[in-house]
Amino acid sequence: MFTLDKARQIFPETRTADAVPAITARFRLLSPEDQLALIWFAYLEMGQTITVAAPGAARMELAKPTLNEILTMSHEEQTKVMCDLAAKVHAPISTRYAYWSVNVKLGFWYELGELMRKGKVAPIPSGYKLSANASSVLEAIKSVEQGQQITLLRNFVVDMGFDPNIDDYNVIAEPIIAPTPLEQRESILIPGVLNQTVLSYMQLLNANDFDQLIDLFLDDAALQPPFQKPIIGREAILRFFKRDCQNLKLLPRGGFSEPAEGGFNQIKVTGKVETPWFGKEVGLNVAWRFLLDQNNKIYFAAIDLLESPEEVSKLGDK
Ligand code: 45D
Repeated sequence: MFTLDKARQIFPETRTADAVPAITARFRLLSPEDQLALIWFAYLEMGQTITVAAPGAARMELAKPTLNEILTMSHEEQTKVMCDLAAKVHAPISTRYAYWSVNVKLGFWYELGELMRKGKVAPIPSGYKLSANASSVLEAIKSVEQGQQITLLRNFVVDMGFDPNIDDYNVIAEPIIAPTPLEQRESILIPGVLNQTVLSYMQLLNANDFDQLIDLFLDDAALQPPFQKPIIGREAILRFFKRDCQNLKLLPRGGFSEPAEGGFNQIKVTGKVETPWFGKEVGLNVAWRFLLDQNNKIYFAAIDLLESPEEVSKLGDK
């Protein structure tokens, strides 16, 4: 029978974007000042080709009091707040920050970036010179494809703040929007995949219909997002969907299915995912690896960021 560890190893030929964890590890070794400046330069560079969609009001509501507090500070104090976040030191704003969901954190930094541009929040000094290591990490970021670049930035932002092992229940997130009405949902066709559970998964996630989506999973199922440990159990998975997965657009391109032991089935799908932050401007190349039981319920699903767009079309020869 399948254990979680064994399930994680299905479709071992899947080539994931190893550059992301490799660059993240090098980034973590940099000083907080270098980290902030590097992100600033990377963000400016990216801004030449893609634009971040301004976050909605609901999301900004949660970060607003903190942003207002930062606006009242001197430039020196503002720089300290940002360095404390990067250094994960135990300070009031660093602690508050750690309780925010990914999207609230990204919205907070989006707004700080705007304020830095306008000079209302201490900018990175124009003559700031990155250390040799930081320059080389910046070059590495520039050399990977856009989907990997935004994944890196997202990871850097998620990593910041003072994190005293926060209980998942206490995370502060924006409100949940209503699912897309049935008649407005787009149907999904995946060449090579007829399995109704997989098709429904894509459709329900695209429709933000998380309460229906979770019914496709077994009680002890696990969901593994890119570069993360699996999230285990229906309850935790549902919380994750509602908190972090609103308004994603899954665009599967193809897939195939194989019988696995014990009457299970393993199905691999590849395609693109668009995030609400960048819309159509950035399609992340991903693979979904599903393991379904005899009743077509999901026991395990992994989402991997792929090494290159070529990996999306590599299905025929497996
Ligand atoms: O430090 O099937 C400044 C799951 C200054 C669910 C700055 C999924 C310095 C199941 C520049 C201002 C979710 C797993 C900082 C599928 C400084 C499922 C600001 C996958 C920080 C498919 C920086 C979904 C800023 C996926 C503002 C793969 C940076 C989703 C902003 C991927 C960066 C989403 C942003 C990604 C990054 C989103 C907005 C990668 C967003 C990335």
